[in-house]
Order: sequence, then C-alpha cells, then structure tokens
Amino acid sequence: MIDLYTWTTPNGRKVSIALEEMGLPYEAHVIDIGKDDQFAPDFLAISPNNKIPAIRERETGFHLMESGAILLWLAEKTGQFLPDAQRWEAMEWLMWQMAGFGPMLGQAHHFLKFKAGTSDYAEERYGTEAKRLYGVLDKRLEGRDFILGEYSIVDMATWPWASRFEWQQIDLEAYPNVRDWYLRIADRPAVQKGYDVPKVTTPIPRP
Ligand SMILES: N[C@@H](CCC(=O)N[C@@H](CS)C(=O)NCC(=O)O)C(=O)O
Repeated sequence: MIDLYTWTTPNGRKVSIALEEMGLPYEAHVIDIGKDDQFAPDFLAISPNNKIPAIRERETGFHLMESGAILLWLAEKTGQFLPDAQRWEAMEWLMWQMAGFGPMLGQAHHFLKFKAGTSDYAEERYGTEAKRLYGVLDKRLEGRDFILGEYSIVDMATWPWASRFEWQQIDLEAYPNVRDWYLRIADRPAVQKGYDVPKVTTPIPRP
C-alpha cells in the first residue's frame, strides 16, 4: 500500500495518474498547499523541500519526494511504462519535462493568469517560452502517438502540465500533434481517475 501526499496540481496528478495506470493500491492524503499543509513537520519528514507530491510505502517505510523520481521508482517497481530499450530516451524527455515543461509553465501561470498585468517583461518571457516548449513537444510527437512512441511515464509527467493549456494562453490547435496526443491521453480511464485525486475540481479541459 502506498500513501500518496498530494494536491490538485500538475505535479500531484502525475503520480495519481501513474498509480491508477499501474493498478497499485494507494491512499491519497490531502496536502492543501493553499493552507500551508506542506510545512507541517510530519510532511517535511518525507518531503524536506516542502512540496507535493511525496509517497511512502506503508510496509517498508520507504519514502520519496520529487515527481520524476517517484515515477521512475514506480515504473521500476512494477516493470511498467519504462521501456528497457528506450531507458535513456525516457530519462532525456523526463528531465526535459522536469526542468522545462513544468517549471517554465508554472511561471507562465503566475504571470499570465494569477498576476496578469504586473510585468510585461515576465508575460513576454514566459509566454514566449511556453510557446517554444509546445513547439518542441509538437515536433517530437510528429509521427509518434506518445513521447517515446509507446505510452510511458514520460507522458504521465508531461500531460498534466499540458492540461493547463488555457492558463498558459496556449491554443492547442496551433500544435496539432500535441492536441491529438493530449486528447488521446485525456480519454484514458486511468487518467480521468487520477486527475480527480485528491479531490474533484473542474473537468479535464478539452480544446
Ligand atoms: N520538482 C518538484 C516540484 C513540486 C512542486 O512544485 N510542487 C508544488 C505544487 S505543484 C508545491 O508543492 N508547492 C508548495 C510550495 O512551494 O510551498 C516535483 O516535480 O515534485
């Protein structure tokens, strides 16, 4: 049994989607980052960077923070969604997501949505960077159904960030390979279940 400490954000949804896809038993615990739950000493003991998601394996006490590390651990544990022959390609695109198609889009959320109008410079910088990243993903998906060809933890890491395309002022019609990939994944029952963890918010956005 895996305890998942999470909230209704892209980084949290990566892990609930993976747990659903892998069919692993888990219990989700709410860490409401709007209420500073992430600073509680019990949570900091497993997530010293005070960020969700984090997991703990109940039987062994083994715990992990950082969504990319968690996805890799789950994939290795179950032998699913991390093709041996493409291990380093998976690392390459997972690191791309963790370092770019996540942190940069997070900045876009702040300056294009939450604090729109406060900094022309930041809006231009992160708006342009968001479009550049979607362009990179669109090119990668040319001739592929998923980022590695077959569905993998790399898609599970990347898709939840794309599900905020409206916040990022991204028109998915301008990135047709991304749009088709996005909808292909949105139609998966495990993704729909994982999206609603730890609680139901809005329906999955569709272009
Ligand atoms: N690199 C981390 C980032 C996690 C992250 O940024 N989590 C956010 C929510 S999506 C958070 O917990 N923020 C709370 C805070 O910064 O205090 C990961 O991928 O797990």
